[in-house]
Amino acid sequence: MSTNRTFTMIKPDAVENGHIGGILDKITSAGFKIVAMKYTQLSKRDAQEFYAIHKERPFFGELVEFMTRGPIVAAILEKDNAVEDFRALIGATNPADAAEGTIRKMYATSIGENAVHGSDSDENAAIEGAFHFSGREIF
Ligand code: RTP
Ligand code: MG
Repeated sequence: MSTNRTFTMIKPDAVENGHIGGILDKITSAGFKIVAMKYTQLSKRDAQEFYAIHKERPFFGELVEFMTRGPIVAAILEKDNAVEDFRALIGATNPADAAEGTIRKMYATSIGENAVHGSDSDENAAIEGAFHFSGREIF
């Protein structure tokens, strides 16, 4: 994956609350092009592997439970400076700290149930995109 891409998930809370359309509108209105997308559900093993970096953190069990409790939308997004610009669009991890107009400010309910994921580096964007999509599913 080239460095002008990032990876996102619309998390189970936002799907349950009916925000898929609103979040995709924010994403495309901000200039991101969707180059891969699927509606899917993570298994426990998927979530443990995806969030392995957090496995020693106290919230890990809760995070895996949350991320597997319902379907998600996974997508690869393309834009200049994609990783950094997408992190700015989603806002701080805790919606209480997120700037006005950010996706988490608008749609997240708590630090744990915070509506969206965004890759934190070009390297992780490539790893996370490849975790969810084969080459034939990326356009
Ligand atoms: P993400 O990876 O999902 O884009 O979120 P992030 O970079 O803003 O935050 P990160 O530190 O990577 O944490 C990953 C996810 O774990 C949950 N979390 N819960 N209960 C808590 O204190 C807590 N802290 C983090 C959130 O779902 C967070 O997005
Ligand atoms: Mg993170």
